[in-house]
Formats: sequence, C-alpha cells, structure tokens
Amino acid sequence: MTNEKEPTLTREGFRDDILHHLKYTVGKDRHHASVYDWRLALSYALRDRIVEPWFASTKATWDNDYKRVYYLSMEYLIGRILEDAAINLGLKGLAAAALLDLGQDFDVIALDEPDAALGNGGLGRLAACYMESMATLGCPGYGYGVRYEHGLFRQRFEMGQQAETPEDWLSQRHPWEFERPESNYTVRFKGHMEERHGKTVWVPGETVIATAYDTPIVGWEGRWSNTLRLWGAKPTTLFDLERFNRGDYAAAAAPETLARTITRVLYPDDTTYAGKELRLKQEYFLTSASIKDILRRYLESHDDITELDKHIAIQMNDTHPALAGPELIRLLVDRHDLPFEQALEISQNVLGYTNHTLLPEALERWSTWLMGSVLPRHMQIIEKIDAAHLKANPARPASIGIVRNHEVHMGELAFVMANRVNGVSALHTELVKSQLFPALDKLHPGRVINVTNGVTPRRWLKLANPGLADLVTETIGEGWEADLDRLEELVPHIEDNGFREAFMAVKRANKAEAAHWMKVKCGIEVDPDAMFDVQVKRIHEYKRQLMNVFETIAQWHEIKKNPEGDFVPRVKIFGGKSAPGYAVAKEIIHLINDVAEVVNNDPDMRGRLKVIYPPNYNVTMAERLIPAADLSEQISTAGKEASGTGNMKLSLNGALSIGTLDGANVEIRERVGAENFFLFGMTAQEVIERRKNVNHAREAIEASQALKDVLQLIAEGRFSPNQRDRYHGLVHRAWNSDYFLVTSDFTDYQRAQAEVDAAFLDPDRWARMAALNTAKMGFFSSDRSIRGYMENIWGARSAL
Ligand code: GPV
Repeated sequence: MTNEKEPTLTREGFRDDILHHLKYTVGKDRHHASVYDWRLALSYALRDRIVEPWFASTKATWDNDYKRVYYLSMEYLIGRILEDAAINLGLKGLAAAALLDLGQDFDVIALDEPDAALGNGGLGRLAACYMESMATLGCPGYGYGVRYEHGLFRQRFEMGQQAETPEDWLSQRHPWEFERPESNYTVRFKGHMEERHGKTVWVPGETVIATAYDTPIVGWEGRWSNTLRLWGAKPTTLFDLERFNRGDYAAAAAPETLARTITRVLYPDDTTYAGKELRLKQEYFLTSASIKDILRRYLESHDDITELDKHIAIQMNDTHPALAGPELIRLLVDRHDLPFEQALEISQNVLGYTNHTLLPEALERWSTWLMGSVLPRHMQIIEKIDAAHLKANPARPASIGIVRNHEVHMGELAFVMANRVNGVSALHTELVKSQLFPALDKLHPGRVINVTNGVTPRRWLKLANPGLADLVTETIGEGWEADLDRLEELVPHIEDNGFREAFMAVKRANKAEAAHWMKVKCGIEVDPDAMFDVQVKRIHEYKRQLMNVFETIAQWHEIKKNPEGDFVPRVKIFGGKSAPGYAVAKEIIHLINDVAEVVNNDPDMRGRLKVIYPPNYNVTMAERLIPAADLSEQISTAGKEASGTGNMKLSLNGALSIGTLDGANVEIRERVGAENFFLFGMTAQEVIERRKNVNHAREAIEASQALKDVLQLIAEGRFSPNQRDRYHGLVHRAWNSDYFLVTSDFTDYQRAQAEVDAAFLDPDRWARMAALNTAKMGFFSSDRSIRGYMENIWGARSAL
C-alpha cells in the first residue's frame, strides 16, 4: 500500500494534540482535568493517528477491488485498547514523553481504561487476536459483532462464593468508536408467511434497527487498518402514540423494549449454549445486519450478484452466526431473484465455519418450533437446504440431517453451508473428523482442515511483558514482533550464562511486581522466589481446576505431616469466572477460596504454600499474571479442550507447562521438546476406554492413599469448619461419577508435579527450559494462523 508521508510527529506536536482534545473534545482545561479526562484526550489524539492509515486502507481496497474477508463473531474479548494502539502506532514512547511534559503519567492513564469485555473466554479473545493480525498482515477485512451494553459480568467473592455484578463499560465515554447512524438495517423477527402473486412473503411481527459503530483496528507499525463494526439496536418506531393515548403504555413502548433488550447483555455461558429465545434473536441480529451490510458494500462497486463469491469470504466463528447461510440465501432469492440452487451454491462458496468445541452441551440446537416462530422464513430455507443436501447425497444417513428430532442442528447446518470447515488444533481437527462429523466428513472429503490457533505477540509479549520484549530485541534485534519465527534465533543464546541470567531477572522482576499487586489486591504476602504456579481460564469441569485443588490439598497435607521436610515453595494462583448458572463450577470456586483461607492462615506452611485467587480475572489481569508465571497448568481431560490459547501465551512468556495431550498442548510439546514439557495423564483414546469401566473413580481413589486423604479432609469439613457438610456432594461425585476423570489422572499428575519441583530446584536447568519455551513459540503467532486462513480458506491476499 502506498501511504502519503505524514509530517514527522514531535513530542511537542503530540502534546498539543492532547491539549487540543482535552479542551475541544473533552471540554476541560488542564488544571481541572481528571485522569479520565486525560485518558479521553490521549485516546482521541491517538485515534487521530489511526484515521490516516484507516482511510488509506479502505481506499486501497476499493481502488484495487481486493477480496474482502468478513469475520462474524458473537464475541470480541478485546481488553484495553489505548496502550495496544499506541504500541502498534509506534507512539507509546512519544505519548509518554508528551504526557510527562503535561505532568501526567502514561501508565496511570492507561490503567484507567475499562476492559472491553465483549466475550467470555478463549473464543472471544481469539477473535480479538485475529482482528489485530488481519490488520498487521494487511488482509482487507471487517469484523462484525454485537455492541453489548454490558459485557461479561464482574466477579466478586462473597464469603468465598462467586457473586456477579453487571459490567458497565459504556457508562463512560468510549473514545475508540465512531457511531454511524446512517448505516442501519431493519432486522425482523416472528410474524408469518404469506403467498402474494406466487411469491412467499415474510410478514414480520417485530422489527428492530441495527446501527453501526465502527472501531478502527490498527496493525503493527500502523501499516494497515481494518474496521470492527459492532451493531447496536434502535427501535424502529420510537413510540406508538396511538397506543399510548389509548392508555396501553406497555404496548406503546414495546419496540423500544425489544431494541433495548436485544443488545443489552452478553450471554455469560462459555462452551455451553443457553437455548434461550433472546440469544437466537441476538445471533440473527448480528447475522442479518452483517449480511445486509456485506451485500450493500458489494453492490456499491459490482453489478453482478452472482460473482459475489469471487470477491468476498465470510467466516463464521463457531455456529453462533450460522444463520449466515440461510440469511444469505434468503436475500439472494427473495430480494435478488436468484433460483434457490444458485443462491445455495454461491452461499456455500462464500462461507467458512470454524468449530471450537466437541462438547455436546456447546453444540447449538434450536427446536423447530422456536426457529419457526422467531424466523419463519429461515425455517423454510433450512428445510430446503437439508432437502437439497439429501437429494445430492441420497446415501446420507438420517443421523446427520440438519433437521432431526424436531431440532435444527446448527453444526450440521454450518458444515453443509461452508466450503471449508476448520478445527483449531491438529488434535481437535482429527476429532472433528472422526467423532463430531464422521459421516459428513466422508461425504465431503477435504472440506475439514486444520488451522491451529495463535495469539498476537504484540499484546501478549510486547505490551504485557516489556522487560522480556526488550531483552528479545537486545538479543536478536528488531522485527520479531511481525515475524515471530525469529524467536528461534534466541536458541543459541540460551547457552550463554549472561542471557539466561537476564532472562530470569526479567521473570523475577515480573514476579515481584505481581507479588506487590497480589498484596494490594488480596492482602496476601507471597515470596517472589517461590514457584508461581498459574491456572487462569474459565472455570469448567473439563478444565479440571478441581484436580489442581486436590493436589494443593495433598501438598498442604504433606507439609502438615512433615513440617520440617524440604518442600519447594509454591504459590498456587487461580483466576477465572464461572457461568452464573453453572452450580458445579461455582462449587469449585468456593472450594478454592475455602482451601486458600485454611492454607494461607496455617502457620505450619511457613510460606511454603500459598493459594491466591484474585477476583474478576479478565484480559488486563492476564497481562499481569502471565508474564509472572513459572508454571502453566494445562490439565484438561484429553479430548475436551479444542485448542487452548492461554497455554500459548504462558509458554511465550517463559512458563513451563504441566499438561495433558489435549488441544494445542500437543503441538506446544512437539515444539519445545518432550523433555521440556511436564506431560501426564491419559490420551483422548484412553479416556474413552477408561469410561467403559464404571468403577473407574472408586478404583483410582482406592489405589491412592494421598487422594483418599484429600477426599477425606474435604468430606470432614476441614476447609469448611462452619459448615462441615458443604462438600459432601462434591466428594460423593468424585467417588461415584467423575465424568472428567480427575481421580483417574490424579496420581500421574502428582508424579509430574514432583518432576516440576525437581526441575525448579535446579535454577540453571529451569532457566534453560523457560527460555526455550519462549524461543520455540514462533509458530503460535496469530499471524501464522491468519496466513493459514487466507491461503486455505479465504483465498485472500495481503494488500501490503
Ligand atoms: I464453542 N471456546 C470458547 O471459549 N467458547 C465457546 O463458546 C466455544 C469454544 C474455546 C475453546 O474451549 C478453546 O479450547 C479454544 O482455544 C478457543 O475456543 C478458541 O478456539
């Protein structure tokens, strides 16, 4: 892309920009400005610098008629924007200096920003990394999402239990977006179908307007910028005056109520679908507005709608936007008069589907009754898609029908409507083929491909871990940020004592900083020289935080039995939220906090064991904890974690992993080498075998005195002295059901943890292993993932 050269920005110039915005955009003078005011002024000054590359990128795309990629996702877990934008623009240093001249501190201002938490966990954070990588690579594209008024809830602990309060990011001004009141679409729900002049017409019962809010996403070095377009909802008619005058106040406000509810709040369920009508409406709201916007943009510069597939690609982030297929067909048939078969083919050529889980509770299914009542026209089209697929594949087994048992199966719908289906790690993709969609895979060989997830090194190394980023630059020179494979050049330096010392000094400093933060946040003192053992992710049974707590209790018990023994000091750090309605996960949270209470106040521990669980884990907390981690807990039941991305971030920041052969752990281990990865547990195949033994849990517990003791201690109420029977249910389930095989993997987990201790006792060995983790993580850059999507799915080319 050719870019008109901007005059070089100076410290004074940028200072004036900030002051200008403080005065004219925020309306404050510098002597009365609060941190919030300064943050807004700084954000606007930075945003100004994105506008040029943003316009230039948009223009280049129009002028060259580049293929455009559309990423549809119900979640974008962005976190803070200010520092990330400053870094990518190369303006962080200048901004900090300019602020200093104004008596302000960049770090203090950056800390004032609330997280944009429009996502639950891995899936939403992946979408955010992918947006940043597309911009970095100059892949012309748009992200489409929902502008939730309330993002993921805030988590507090009340007597050790999770309590939720609404998140409120939009109660403050959001300086990164541009409202586009002129870009809006009517989205329709409910109603019925009518035959008019031989055409089927959808007469809607409810309507709402989707309005665009655009956030520019700037890539590394500001070379390219794409748009994240989030849809807000507005009522179609402000107010039904006639009804109001008749005294029917509730009905008069109905359009407003619908509009306000639809984008009110993010569903807080991670890898479980809620099955609620409002969620289906949210999904259709996103999808319909986006597809209409995509067609509108296409037709602004092309006349022939049948050529659509040559010019655009649409990616569905899981099945949440899987109505994209039926919606596109509907518009092509009902509005552009294409025959169904042709509309179907064009739509299939355009769509891609990423699957993010095999968990049955996460696979979306909608009753035909609900689908038919909320989206009557789409229900007809889905039936036709299903019939057409059956006609083309007469040998198709009934078990893979899109519509079966009075339910619409969104996975099958997405599979049939996409030209490429991808899993998110090598292992997961194999399981998608062999376990999730075996029959469809056989009918459509080659459709399922793998694109292993990745994370952006700009946020997850450069921003989160400036100490390590500087050391990397000093050691191998600049440029690794956009070419992460270059981290491999660190390998020969690992033989150098000086490098290893510097590497561990950075880790030590990060730990000291995190320790200070934990003291302030949780009131607990931890020793920065202890091992920081970190498990941060959503709380879910399959992720097995419970196994980690059991091991913590076993360790506590060991120290109690042998208070004079030699133990490697550990700080067990947990972070993560549970879905508000997920009782079993909430019980695990309660247990972690109860165990923390006992362990942290036990004088016998003498600092050798601490349990820290700061509330409200989010992107910002991840940026703090990940650079301070020594050990990364990736201990899901094999076959359950589609990929994981926290595993990549922790390794990138020099943590060693203890983990199962699950998701991307497999590929991480391949790259760092088996001797640098603490592997334990059953394989996905062994898990399936193990479950056939109905006594698996009982047998595993009987075989381990340590585990028996742990369960006994919990059952006795040692961690819940005021309510001794609190965990009877939990202990009972461990003995009798234990679907996720915590007990069966426990002994091997303990064995691996002992190996971790032994390695930590040898600081030089540990340093080598830690540095090797960083050096070998180049593959896990989201730039590599996006290149994979561009080449193998989207057929898109870089504009740079
Ligand atoms: I489906 N994932 C998620 O965070 N939320 C969801 O609703 C679904 C999947 C996650 C998987 O659990 C992770 O293993 C994976 O790394 C991540 O999606 C990104 O692919």
